[in-house]
Amino acid sequence: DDSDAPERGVATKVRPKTKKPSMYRVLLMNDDYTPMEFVVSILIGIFKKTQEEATQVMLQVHQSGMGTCGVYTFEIAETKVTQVMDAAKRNQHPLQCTLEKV
Ligand code: NFA
Repeated sequence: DDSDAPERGVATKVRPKTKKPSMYRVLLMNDDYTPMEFVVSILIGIFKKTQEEATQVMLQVHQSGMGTCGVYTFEIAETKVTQVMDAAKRNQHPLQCTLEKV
């Protein structure tokens, strides 16, 4: 049969119409009560930082008032914010975490 014959007269050109996803910064806010070790544990457990990176970010937040935990697509950023807020609430710490479009 001709099932593997080349098709004729139906030439099409596909233009890859893709968009890069918007990126979102996840921010951690300083407060006077959340223990430094808790913040470091959050940065290691949720944001996959090393002990050294986590300590640097925590100190940046502590000294300047806020700091970036990472930049992610919306769904991932939102999930991480929820995970931080849940962990803070469970442990009765006032730690705040938000997201902003880059
Ligand atoms: N400022 C907090 C303290 O001195 C530590 C902290 C760092 C809290 C980063 C929140 C974010 N215990």
